Amino acid sequence: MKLVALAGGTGSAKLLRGLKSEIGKFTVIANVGDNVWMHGLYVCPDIDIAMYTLAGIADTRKGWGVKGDSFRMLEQMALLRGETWFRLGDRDLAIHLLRTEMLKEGKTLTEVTVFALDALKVRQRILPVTDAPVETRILTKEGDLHLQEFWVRRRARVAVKDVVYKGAREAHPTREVASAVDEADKIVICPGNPVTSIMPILAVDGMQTLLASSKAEKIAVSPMIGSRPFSGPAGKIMRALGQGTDSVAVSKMFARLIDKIVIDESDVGMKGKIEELGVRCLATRTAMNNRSQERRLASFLIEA
Ligand code: FO1
Repeated sequence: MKLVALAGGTGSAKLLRGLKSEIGKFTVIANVGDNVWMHGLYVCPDIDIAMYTLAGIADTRKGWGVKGDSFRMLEQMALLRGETWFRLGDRDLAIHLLRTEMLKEGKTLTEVTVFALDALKVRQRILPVTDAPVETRILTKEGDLHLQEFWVRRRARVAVKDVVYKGAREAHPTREVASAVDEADKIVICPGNPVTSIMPILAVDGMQTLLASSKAEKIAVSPMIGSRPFSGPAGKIMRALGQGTDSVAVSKMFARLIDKIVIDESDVGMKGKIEELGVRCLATRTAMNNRSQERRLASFLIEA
């Protein structure tokens, strides 16, 4: 079975690790909206967390970076009174240096990612949804912030007015993304923050048309349990945008694009409302607190 997973963030990465155990090879289409320039380096958090996770070197406790990393560079940066709010680890730094150098030589983000996956012996493909710049911007009462400034620097403590995906309308999915979607038997929308991890993928011009014309079965996993996400600022942002914060709200966001949605078994009472949207609703345990739960959810999706 040719499986394609739309992914962004920590919840997605856990499911990718489950899928790796259950089917081995698959293709990840990664969010690029949270990519950020930091100290002159291009950092791609959602590509990197997927890559480190599949390479078995992710810091799963923090949910980003390389396990066992040190932060000596940052200590020195603090002495120099440079910016230290975005904590780049010493080992993690290598991919940002290499990526920036290769991009400056004229390589695309897709090519750089293929190169890094090969070096780290990752057998799954990770494709940035686009090679063009897309930035998730959070419009707040205190101005327009990059997602990382909002989430990491300001700790999501600023009132949200709106979210925009800057550059998405001018961007296009890469050729590799188009053929992966076209050839897929199953497309899984991973349990990432719907507004900051999944929508920036779907906002890229042409991406929704590609999905709609693919014959693959499309199935989403809701990241919500009750009216809260597993982690991250999804709830706060969705509330600010006037959306609900439960699996019904997530189903509404994706209804036009998916055949099925998997929700947590404790939310089985929402099934009726979700199926009224024309989406088949399956309930199972969606929390992934250990490897066996990751594998269980992955195998449920493969069978679903
Ligand atoms: N998240 C944090 O909460 N604090 C950090 O200092 C931080 C640094 C960081 C460095 C590299 C990287 O790839 C990710 C990093 N993240 C950090 C995670 C990131 O902010 C988000 O969780 C993702 O963008 C959401 O998918």
